[in-house]
Amino acid sequence: LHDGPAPTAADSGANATERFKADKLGGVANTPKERVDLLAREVLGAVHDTIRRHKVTYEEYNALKAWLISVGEDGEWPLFLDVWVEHVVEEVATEHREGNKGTIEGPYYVPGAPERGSHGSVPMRENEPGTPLVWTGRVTSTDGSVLDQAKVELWHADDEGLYSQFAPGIPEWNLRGTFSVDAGGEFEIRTVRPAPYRIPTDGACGKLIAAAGWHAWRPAHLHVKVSAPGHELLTAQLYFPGDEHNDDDIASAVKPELILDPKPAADGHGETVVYDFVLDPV
Ligand code: MBD
Ligand code: FE
Repeated sequence: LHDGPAPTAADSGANATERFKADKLGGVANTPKERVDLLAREVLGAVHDTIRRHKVTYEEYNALKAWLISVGEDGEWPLFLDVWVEHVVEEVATEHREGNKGTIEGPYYVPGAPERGSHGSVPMRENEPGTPLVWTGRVTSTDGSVLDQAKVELWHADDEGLYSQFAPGIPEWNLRGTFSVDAGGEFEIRTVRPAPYRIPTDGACGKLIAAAGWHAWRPAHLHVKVSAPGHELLTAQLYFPGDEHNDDDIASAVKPELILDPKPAADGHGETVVYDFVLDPV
């Protein structure tokens, strides 16, 4: 399917950087001086401690400087931060919740995906590769009431682990859709199973991974944002049982509550899965 240009870290990074600027910067208020002072001093102090404890050399310091410069040049700050930092921000932000577990958003969400009703297919190519997946579910509040105004936004990689709008040659909204729910709070979404995602090896994040001897994989996952009036927005990812990286996701974003239990479809074609959401009132 991809006979156009090969995906590169720099293209994907530039797209993720533009996406971040367009969607998130408007909502960033000035952080109070006391808070900046506290946090910046503490982070820098941790860096200083590491340098002293391990007697970091000028060679290592300059290697770090060169690497940090390349993170920006490759547009990989969104990728770096979402892979190695966001999971703790998410943990702190959602620890009060009684409803569904969430996890990190990652760098590849795009708002405004095509609306597909409560029972429909995500936009996909003719002969989209991958195992067909029919996912049914229901959205309720923590008190058990049905949330019939809920929306489920779904986005995920294709069968080659590539995301539309971040890798070249894929239709704009491929495998990205916005679903509503019916009067019973229920939805049915048709898509295909995504492939595991590998961090680009040709950019700064890939160089860190190689230099440290880590692996570059995230397990296969479906991204969702589930919203309803008067409720906290749930950002989550759903995983597949048996994926070899469920236990060592490079982005540390897997939680046991987020692993699906798909079954072979009754018609012998693909899989079906049931997964419901419970949202916390604001
Ligand atoms: C992804 O697809 C992703 O979900 C995260 C969190 C980081 C990098 C790529
Ligand atoms: Fe992802």
